[in-house]
Amino acid sequence: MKLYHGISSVCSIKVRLGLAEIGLGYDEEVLDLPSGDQHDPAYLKLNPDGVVPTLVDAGLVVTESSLILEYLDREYNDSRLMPRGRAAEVAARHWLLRCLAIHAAINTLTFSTAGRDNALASQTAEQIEARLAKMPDPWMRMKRRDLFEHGLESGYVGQALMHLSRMLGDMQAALDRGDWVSGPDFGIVDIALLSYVDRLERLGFEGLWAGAPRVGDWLAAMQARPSYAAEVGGRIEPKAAEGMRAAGAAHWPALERRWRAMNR
Ligand SMILES: N[C@@H](CCC(=O)N[C@@H](CS)C(=O)NCC(=O)O)C(=O)O
Repeated sequence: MKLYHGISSVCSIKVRLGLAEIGLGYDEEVLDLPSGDQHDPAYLKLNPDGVVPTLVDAGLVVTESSLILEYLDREYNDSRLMPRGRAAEVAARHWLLRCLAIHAAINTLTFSTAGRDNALASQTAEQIEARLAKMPDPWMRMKRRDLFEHGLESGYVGQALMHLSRMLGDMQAALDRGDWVSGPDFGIVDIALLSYVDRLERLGFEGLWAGAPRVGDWLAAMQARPSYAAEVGGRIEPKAAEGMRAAGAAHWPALERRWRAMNR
């Protein structure tokens, strides 16, 4: 099987982590997202939204990171990552569906802070516009333009914080009941959520879970797993990681003010 992915893309990390947890080897094609590899016409034939990841397995093209995780677990792992029991399975699938909104929130916080700073520092307004024009999805294009124009003042940021507040609260509640968000056993929901929470930490936004301490414990447990070292820590260049943290952390005071106002 072949995975088309980006090294530090949260959706790609989610799938790489799943592959490592199941113990599956894979061929890869690494796309450089800031350079726009995802808009290459050949890639758009596989993934018309121009996003990563895409898995091609014996001729079958699978997109959407949560769907890819479920596919891998079902096809190659006897669904061992899916919690057992009617209620637990419904809850797990609900988390997988929520990942669409959670990813949108993470994308908002990334591109209203570090991603925006990076684009404004390295590209002219014309270059930024030319890249935006290549985004196939008009909604994603409109949102990205708004984030670049308004940064943390964008209306999308309020929506993102609302989703993250609910996510962190629900994670804390699940972790109060057991060691993993998936339930008593490690599972697909833990894999699905790791990259999003990890990205917030990589941006220096760990203050977001100051009121949900079980989330911090869970993140540390996830980061201690060999899959994390193999597919996340060991693959992201330390210089890129430092750059993201410094760029994000500079926005934390402003973000924290909005967060506190919302959670008062
Ligand atoms: N819901 C999709 C989201 C895919 C997505 O937006 N991926 C991002 C990276 S995490 C991407 O490829 N962005 C490209 C771009 O912004 O141009 C999934 O979970 O697979």
